[in-house]
Amino acid sequence: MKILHGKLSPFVRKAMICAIEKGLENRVEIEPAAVGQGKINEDLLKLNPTGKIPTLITDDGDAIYDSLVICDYLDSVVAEPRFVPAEQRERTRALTMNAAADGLIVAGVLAMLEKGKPAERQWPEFEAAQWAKVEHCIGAIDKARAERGDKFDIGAAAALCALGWLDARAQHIDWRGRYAALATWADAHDSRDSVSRTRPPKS
Ligand SMILES: N[C@@H](CCC(=O)N[C@@H](CS)C(=O)NCC(=O)O)C(=O)O
Repeated sequence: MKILHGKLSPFVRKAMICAIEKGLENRVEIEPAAVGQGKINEDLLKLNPTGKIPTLITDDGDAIYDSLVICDYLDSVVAEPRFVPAEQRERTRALTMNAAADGLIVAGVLAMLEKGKPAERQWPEFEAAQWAKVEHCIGAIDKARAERGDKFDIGAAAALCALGWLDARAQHIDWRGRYAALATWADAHDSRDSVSRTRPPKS
């Protein structure tokens, strides 16, 4: 298998945490792929119409995309430990936590892009609405963390990737100051092999 990769991408990080947790890391070749807002990567677009990473090329040559789909696929390559829970109730909870984490990143990226525009083109209400979503997603992640305890699966991994993204890219949010139990939870996972080895480089 081969993964189209970027060291700064929290979605790639989630897929790599899954590969490491499942002992599949050595079977996944890493191929850096150039992506960025306003850039077109024609080679990537031929494999993934969304032009995003992570994209996984399976040993059969199929291209699969979206970090959730990749994690689900890796669960089919090696059954245990399951990363996307099989039991319906836990599965729904884990996937909802994953959705809140992914939603946090999407809203945060939109807010940062808006903020980065020249002043005359900025739409302050749009930016504020995105930060409001970020706030609600942090709250939802904290609630899921409290309800789900120590389970480590796609929900927890996605949450750690999203919070790591905030730490790296949006320090002004200061979620640690307002969600102490969530910060303790995140820090407790920091030394976990899959989490520490996928930490993004300081940019
Ligand atoms: N829903 C996708 C999101 C992936 C995504 O947004 N990746 C970003 C990098 S963090 C990307 O490739 N952006 C390039 C672009 O949008 O053109 C997933 O979970 O894999």
